[in-house]
Amino acid sequence: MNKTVSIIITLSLIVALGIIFSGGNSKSKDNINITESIKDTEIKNGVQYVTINAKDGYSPRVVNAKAGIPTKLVVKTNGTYDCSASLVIHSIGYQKILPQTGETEIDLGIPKAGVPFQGVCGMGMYSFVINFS
Ligand SMILES: [Cu+2]
Repeated sequence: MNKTVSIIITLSLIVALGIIFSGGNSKSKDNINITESIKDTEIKNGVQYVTINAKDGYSPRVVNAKAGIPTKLVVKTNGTYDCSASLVIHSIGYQKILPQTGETEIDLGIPKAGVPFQGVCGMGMYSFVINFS
């Protein structure tokens, strides 16, 4: 009987340790972000779409896109209650409070090579940049 109890305790300790280690593994999360950043631009019917997620900051923070084609920025919010929902793009005079959840399309025109677009939150603490080449 005592043996069974100690086996159960040992097993539950192993499970608990496993949960702690897998929960604290932030490195794999970074890897996922890198993979996603490859798909941040998409060309559909001659229009380039650049997607940025806004929640507790912007992700990805740097996007490399093609210059010389009509481009739209799609900003996705998903339960965004922080100030990254308050988006400012100075170079095109854009300033808007995004919906807490949704997709906002912003026309960037036809970007020129070497002229990046920078977006910042209303307080200037979060930012992202789209490079065109
Ligand atoms: Cu902010």
